[in-house]
Amino acid sequence: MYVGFVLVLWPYVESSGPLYLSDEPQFFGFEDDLNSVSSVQGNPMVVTSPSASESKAIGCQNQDYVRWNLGTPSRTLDFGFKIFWTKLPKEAKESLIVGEIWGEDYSGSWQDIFSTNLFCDRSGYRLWCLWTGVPTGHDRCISSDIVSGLETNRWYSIRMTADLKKGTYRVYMDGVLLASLTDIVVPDDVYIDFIRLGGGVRGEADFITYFDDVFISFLGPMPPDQQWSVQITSSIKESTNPYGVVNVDSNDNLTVNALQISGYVFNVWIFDGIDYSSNSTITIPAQSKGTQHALYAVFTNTNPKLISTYNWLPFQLIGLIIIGIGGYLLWVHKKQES
Ligand SMILES: [Ca+2]
Repeated sequence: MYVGFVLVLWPYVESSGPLYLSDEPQFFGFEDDLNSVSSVQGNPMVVTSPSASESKAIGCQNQDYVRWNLGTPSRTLDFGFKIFWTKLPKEAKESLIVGEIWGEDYSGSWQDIFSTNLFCDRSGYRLWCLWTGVPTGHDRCISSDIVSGLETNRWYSIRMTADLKKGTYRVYMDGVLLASLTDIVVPDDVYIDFIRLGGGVRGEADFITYFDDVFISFLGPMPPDQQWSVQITSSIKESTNPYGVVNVDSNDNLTVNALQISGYVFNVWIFDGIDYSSNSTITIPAQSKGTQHALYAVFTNTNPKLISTYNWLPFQLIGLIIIGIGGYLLWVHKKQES
């Protein structure tokens, strides 16, 4: 009977295993609750308000976090998310980690590859810094004008890029490059193994931070000197012009077209994780040289099939059959006893 019960519930508690990166960004909006993450710590809450898009987001309080484990460790990562702070560090030694990219060495020890952290120093002065602990500690702080202008109770888009081959780490907010760590010599045997959001809070016990619209992919190849690059992908392959990685001279704009595809309608462009435009033709203004960007075209199927809604049905039926057989055997057994 117990086996039957577990099988009936199984489709509801299924959570994803490791994440396999590809050039196409994978999006996680928490609409399927926490099934898209590899593991959680504490009690991250799935909430309907605030949400950055669609119906749900997650909230992490204090040491709660969500984590995605990479099925194949990577030397590059393009990681974006929307963040909503309800409280920022404001007293000496309070801190709040914004996003973290970790490796694991051969002994299972965590390697702090790249994190970005908001904190107050001993005098209560708020800083927002990038940090790597590999091979030795390096940090770079974001300009104090930006830090002092941060607001609570609104959404920001954050993007963190890591290229361990070039030793380059960057943080963007709402499409603007905030700060970089460059020319870090990363040993060849260091790889990104997992990513975390939430957690890492020190201070009072009421830091609640919400996250939504997480995207994760490989980072495209570095552009040549004096150029910027954008990796153009789409929910339907080859449906934009141009498609793939495009390098652009540092002073030049780039115009991109979403094509008309039978059975689909163009929905929106997402640039570095931000909903950019619903016009099918857009022009991206010149970006800082040496920076790598991600542009994703979302198409919607005009004739959606509802198959996925019923994916759980076979498992449910197997569970019911096993319950039925178990009940029958129990009945036969009782009948023989009596
Ligand atoms: Ca969402």
